[in-house]
Amino acid sequence: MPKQRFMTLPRHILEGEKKHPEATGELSALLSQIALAAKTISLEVNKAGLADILGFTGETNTHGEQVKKLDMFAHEIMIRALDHGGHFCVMASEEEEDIIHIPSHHDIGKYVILFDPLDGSSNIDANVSIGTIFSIYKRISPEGTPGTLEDCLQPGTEQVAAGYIVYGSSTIFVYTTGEGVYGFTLDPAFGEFLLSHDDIKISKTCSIYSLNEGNYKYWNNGLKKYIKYLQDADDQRGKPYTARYIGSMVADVHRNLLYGGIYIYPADKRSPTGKLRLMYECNPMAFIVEAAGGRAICGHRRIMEIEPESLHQRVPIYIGSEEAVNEVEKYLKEYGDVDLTN
Ligand code: P6P
Repeated sequence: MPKQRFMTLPRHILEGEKKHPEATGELSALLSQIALAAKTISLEVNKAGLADILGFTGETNTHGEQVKKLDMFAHEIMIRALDHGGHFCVMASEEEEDIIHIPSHHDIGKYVILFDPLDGSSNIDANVSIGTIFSIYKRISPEGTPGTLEDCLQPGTEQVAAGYIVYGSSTIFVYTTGEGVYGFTLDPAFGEFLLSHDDIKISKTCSIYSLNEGNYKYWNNGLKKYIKYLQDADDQRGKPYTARYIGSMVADVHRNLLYGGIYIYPADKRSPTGKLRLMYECNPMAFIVEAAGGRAICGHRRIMEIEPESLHQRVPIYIGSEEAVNEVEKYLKEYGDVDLTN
């Protein structure tokens, strides 16, 4: 990896904002608050096996999924880190059915944040990489008033920033404000995120595909034919594609961002609208991958152009290297795709 200048995350964000005279520095401040939350979550994730925070809380979340203690810990850390800085007017989390209001004794800001506090948490006990995903908008309701559901339900094209933190062999904070994608690795020695991946660009072509092939029998014909093509592919690469699926979207998308690849969670007969959430998984990842030169579609439409209908709505997603997304889009159009109905 090329030697990077000693560039910390706060300094990088501030330098990015200097390019925009109208910037108030507020985006820098709120991204730094998210980084602080990420450091706290990283500490707990890295010792989860030691502390009694493994296993289930016995509760289930708004989607009927068993909640692991670390999910709730990450959810609470994100709220505590972000609800008092005066930057946000409203928040939304995968772990909370409704929007999360800013306590009345705190100032109300002009930004909106939606987040998945700990995606891939079913992997926690197996020490597999997991992650936090966030998406940031400007409010559309009147300044100074409590934020609304409408503030949260904006199309992904309106995002002003998005990012994820992947808790793996190291903790990496990746973000974009639409002008480039930047990765920072946490140096635990002194608790700073240092620039380690400057201006990430995803390869236009790739040899990696990521999806749960155990769902093969539920797939539509377009996807079945596409995956068969990848397995038979013997073109200039001289070999088929490689299958890599971690079962943790943040980890799979991060690897594909760096190595090239396509991540797929399709609509299928069992999940007619897919599994991944539009507002705090698909939209932020789409913003990041497109800013890195890739594509993100739901099958027949750009993910970020979908008009949201509800906070936790699911959409199919095909995201990654441009050539691979173009190819799967052709197969879905030609051979059928269950989500073409919507
Ligand atoms: P499956 C984790 O639960 C998640 O939301 C993504 O992070 C991951 O890619 C996917 O679901 C895994 O789902 O059905 O393949 O186990």
